[in-house]
Amino acid sequence: ERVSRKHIKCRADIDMLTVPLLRIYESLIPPKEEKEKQMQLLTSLEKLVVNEWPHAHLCLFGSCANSFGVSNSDVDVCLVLRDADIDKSEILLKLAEILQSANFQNVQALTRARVPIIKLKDPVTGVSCDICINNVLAVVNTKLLRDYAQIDVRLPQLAFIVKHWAKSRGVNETYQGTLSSYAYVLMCIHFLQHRDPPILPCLQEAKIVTYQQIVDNIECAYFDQVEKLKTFGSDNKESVARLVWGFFHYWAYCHDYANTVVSVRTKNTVSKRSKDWTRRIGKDRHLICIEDPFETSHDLGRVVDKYSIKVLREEFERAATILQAYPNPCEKLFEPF
Ligand code: 3AT
Ligand code: MG
Repeated sequence: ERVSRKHIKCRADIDMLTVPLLRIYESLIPPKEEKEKQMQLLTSLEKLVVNEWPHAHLCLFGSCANSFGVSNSDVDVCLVLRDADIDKSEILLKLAEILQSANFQNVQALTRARVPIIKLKDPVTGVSCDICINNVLAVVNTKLLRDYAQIDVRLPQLAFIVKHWAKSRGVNETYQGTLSSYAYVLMCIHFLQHRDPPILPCLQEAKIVTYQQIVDNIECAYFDQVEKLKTFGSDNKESVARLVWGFFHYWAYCHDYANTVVSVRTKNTVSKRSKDWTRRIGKDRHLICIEDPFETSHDLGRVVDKYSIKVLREEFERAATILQAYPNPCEKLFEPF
């Protein structure tokens, strides 16, 4: 049945859905005051940190810095310490103590998590925040996403709509086996790189490298002068509505889950076999494969298990069907699960 739907044509009046979808996109964009509150929080955190560790600094990463942040998102902060062999738990516990004395609320040090963090809430701005240590790769992948977002506005439009859908439908919960926001944005970039004509280039395959850093022994290099690529996607005239439909249709009926890996790093199709992601290794089942652009041994789909893959695929099909067949699909598409 899945194969037979692969060649379904998009409804003739699809472009009519662009106006209501863009209205939703615009309603999700954070107001200017929110950025100001985030910077205010960052400044007060930085003062406390530098007081204790004079050579440290703080970086924003994640959706408050990658331009895929909707209104009221948590702020992700990375504490960068020069010293490479530090005990992260010890530092986090010390920092938690400092933050508590400075009257931050709900301060929690999660030292046993895969990425150890402190969670807190700022009583002054009301902003919630996660702080991690020396997660420089996340700072670099944040920049890559932000750079892609500058090239064609249809990327942030599509990604905001997909993230909003995923949150509404309960499929943006990595601890329940569904995908992270970061994974959804990579899926959107990959989808737009493969339109015909393409809407996005592949920045890591450009002939000229203008940004280069070695982080945790991984070479991160790509073309980051994206202001020169503003017209890259202009030969493609597809509307946002057509792309939203196409995205869900692709993940519902066209993606080859058994054999292929989504990789924004390269324009070529990457096979699961070439990465040895064809079978379960430990907890990693590789049922949907999304390669991290820099940490290429990392499959962002590894959280997905045999139950949640079914939930995900049914949700992709539901979204595709609603967009295809409903007279007013927008409300239904984002209906809470
Ligand atoms: P939200 O708006 O918070 O949902 P986000 O982009 O901030 O979206 P997360 O809070 O899940 O997403 O993650 C924060 C950042 O951490 C995003 C990305 O730079 C990095 N990150 C998240 N998951 C991974 C991962 N599995 N591998 C590498 N980097 C990751
Ligand atoms: Mg976040």
